[in-house]
Amino acid sequence: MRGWPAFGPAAALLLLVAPSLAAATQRTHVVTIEKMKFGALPADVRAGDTIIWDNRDMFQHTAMAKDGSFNVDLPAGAKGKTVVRKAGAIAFMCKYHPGMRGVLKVAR
Ligand SMILES: [Cu+2]
Repeated sequence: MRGWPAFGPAAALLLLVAPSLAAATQRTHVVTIEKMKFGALPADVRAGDTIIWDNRDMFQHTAMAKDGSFNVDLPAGAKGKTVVRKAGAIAFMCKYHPGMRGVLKVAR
């Protein structure tokens, strides 16, 4: 087909660039909630990433950011999802169980 040779260099360039684009895309992290505690928090969260909150308890929980940047209801045994929109140390807690709290560190 005429015109195909012109795509050669462009395709080669795309192959070089694609891996770095993939590394910059949003990622998903899982935080498990069990026995009335938030589990280990991911250390490599960046703005734009998604957090899946996996409530394995028989109680309802929430993950509520103090600054209001996220607030998700988590019925017993359910998962919920939030997207972290900004960088910083985001303190959060469960609105039903004030002892359940954590600080999510989000890089740019
Ligand atoms: Cu709770």
